[in-house]
Amino acid sequence: MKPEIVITARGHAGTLATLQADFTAHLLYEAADRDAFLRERAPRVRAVAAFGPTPVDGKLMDALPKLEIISNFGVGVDSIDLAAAKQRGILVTNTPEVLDECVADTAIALVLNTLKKLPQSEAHLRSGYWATRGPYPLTATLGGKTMGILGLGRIGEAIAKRALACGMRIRYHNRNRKSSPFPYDPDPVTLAKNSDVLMVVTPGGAETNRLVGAKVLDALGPEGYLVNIARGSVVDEPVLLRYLQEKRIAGAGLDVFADEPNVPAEFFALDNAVLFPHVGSATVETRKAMGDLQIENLRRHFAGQPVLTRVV
Ligand code: 8YV
Repeated sequence: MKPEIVITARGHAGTLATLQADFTAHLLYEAADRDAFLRERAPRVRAVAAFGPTPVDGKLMDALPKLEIISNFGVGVDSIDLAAAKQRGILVTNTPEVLDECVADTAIALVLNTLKKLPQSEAHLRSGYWATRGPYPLTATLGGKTMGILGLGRIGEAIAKRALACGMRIRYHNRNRKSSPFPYDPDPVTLAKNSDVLMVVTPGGAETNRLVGAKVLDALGPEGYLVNIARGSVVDEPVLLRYLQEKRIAGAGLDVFADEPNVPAEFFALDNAVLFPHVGSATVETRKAMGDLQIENLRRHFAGQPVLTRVV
């Protein structure tokens, strides 16, 4: 008998196919009546395979009394109520490390695109303006600028490596100071004050909700750039929009938004922002590695072996 699992959202296609082959999978996202769907299957479901921002909360856990493990596709587990899982003795796993270099590539691409305005200059060419209006205006260089990393974990370290190769200086702030060669700032405002580019790489969730608001953006100032590859919730989005419109910061590079996939249309009109549709880890290779790890955690759990990447 294959173990029965619930899949929360339509995630990575290859991973979904393997999950459906290896387990008896119930697709919650296809249920017309979610409560009835859960009631019918609840007594047999032992695992949840979680994808994307779809919440896995205490209510869902209570609806599945035999639930033993929640295996997340992604390193960020802000959509899962970890305290509720812990309280109920439910294991939670994620997919760290396999995506670090890929997300760091996207992050440094976002820095390059934001400072050098490469998408805007390409649009200038495609519009025919190069010939009619002349060259695209001069932009900004990375070398010699300071990147302040808010959240220096494994992904932050991989971004630092790339930024150093571009001639940038690095400083950071974490809740707890690390043993790191990079200078430490005691709070996000001081980090922003000391940085030309503020790189947001913190986890999402309640503890970092709107950590980057008016005070941090004021400290970053009209010459400073914000880059966010973490979670939209970490930044006060309406305040950021206003600061970009009023040129109170120089620009922003955003891979994440508060209510994905809905991005406020006012962002589209900005010339000083580069916007990516949450593609940090979105390559064929990385998504396969993430799915393999998500599935391996489930396999190990059901084989009575320790999971590889436990969160709680
Ligand atoms: C994915 C991510 O976009 O790992 C994370 O935390 O945000 C990304 O890698 C996401 O998990 C896909 O569902």
